[in-house]
Amino acid sequence: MTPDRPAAAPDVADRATAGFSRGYDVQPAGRWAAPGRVNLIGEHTDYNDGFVLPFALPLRTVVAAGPQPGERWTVRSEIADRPVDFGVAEADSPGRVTGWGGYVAGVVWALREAGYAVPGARLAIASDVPLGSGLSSSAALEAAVLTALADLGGLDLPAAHRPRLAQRAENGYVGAPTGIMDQSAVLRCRAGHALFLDCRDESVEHIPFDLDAAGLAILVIDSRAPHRHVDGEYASRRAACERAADLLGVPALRDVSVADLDAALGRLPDDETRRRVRHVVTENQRVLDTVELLRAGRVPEIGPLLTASHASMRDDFEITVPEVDTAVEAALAAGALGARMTGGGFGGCVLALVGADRSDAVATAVRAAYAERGFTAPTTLSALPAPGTTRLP
Ligand code: GAF
Repeated sequence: MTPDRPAAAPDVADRATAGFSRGYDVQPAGRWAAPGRVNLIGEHTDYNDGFVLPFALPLRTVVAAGPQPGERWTVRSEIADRPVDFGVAEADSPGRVTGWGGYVAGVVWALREAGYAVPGARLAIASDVPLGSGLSSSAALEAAVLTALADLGGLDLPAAHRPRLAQRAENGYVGAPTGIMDQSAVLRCRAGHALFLDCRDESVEHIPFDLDAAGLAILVIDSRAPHRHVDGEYASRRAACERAADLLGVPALRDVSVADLDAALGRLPDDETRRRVRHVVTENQRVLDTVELLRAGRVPEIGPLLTASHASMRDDFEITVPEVDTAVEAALAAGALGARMTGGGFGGCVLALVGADRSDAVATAVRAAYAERGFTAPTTLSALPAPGTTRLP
């Protein structure tokens, strides 16, 4: 993430092109760009068939691609010295290609499994989406590769099916049990809008989110917290939610409303499960309330909902860490209208809704609070809702 200035990635597409022509001695047939994302609100609701409200960031991953004879895929990345090269045998064995190349092989696997004839290809990747910061660098890579392969092969791949295929790559090939939010965000978001997604039927509404007109900004703060046990903790939260839905006799926690919550909690066996359920049920309602306020143009009023979401993640879902709690507290103390951790948790980023003229002061206050506690200095970025995945001219 670029420290303390608005995001700009003027050269990421050029880097992908240069990586391609240097690596393969020809020009690419095209370039495809997919953004990172932040989630405005609605955390750990996606795999509970609930609601989320992400928007795309101006930070992008670009894949330059061209054809390769046969069913063979060669991938170069600016973060790796050597290319990853695989054929059908590796693509058809989930987990066989590991590391960043696994996300590419996973997309080939998911497409082949769905019956598509995936064209052999050479690819070169460049990215401004920071890795491991919870801004969906993996979904951006999956989306850019999926779109590139679909275009190169002339595959008839309806836009609405693409998020599930990209998610399948991550769940089935890489082995991460994530929900549908990140792939939907990077593939379906529109500039100037947040994406209101119903994760049960995947219907979407593009909600205007004009921060400039409201005199506001979203400050994204990378907590720099080392990710500890993230995969195991994510899987255990998901399993707890699924167990609770079983105990309550509903298909998913989405089917418990705030009005039903007290009765539902009374039927659960232990305090931890009750708190997990309370987070999901109240978080779904907070997404709906946020959408109502945005539809009414009452943008500043979403602040308290963001802060309540953070408290729920901290106290009920227990997925925050001292660095993110510190960033949220310092941002609020410096005048942010609302602040919350965004993404899966245990580190990653915090977003703060601030008056446009308070952005620098809030960033400075967070840095000071970090220095006082001896944490690694955070980086910040001012985020405006950007477009989803596109083919570049
Ligand atoms: C991660 C996952 F990939 C998403 O599916 C979602 O569950 C999120 O954590 C939490 O809201 O980003």
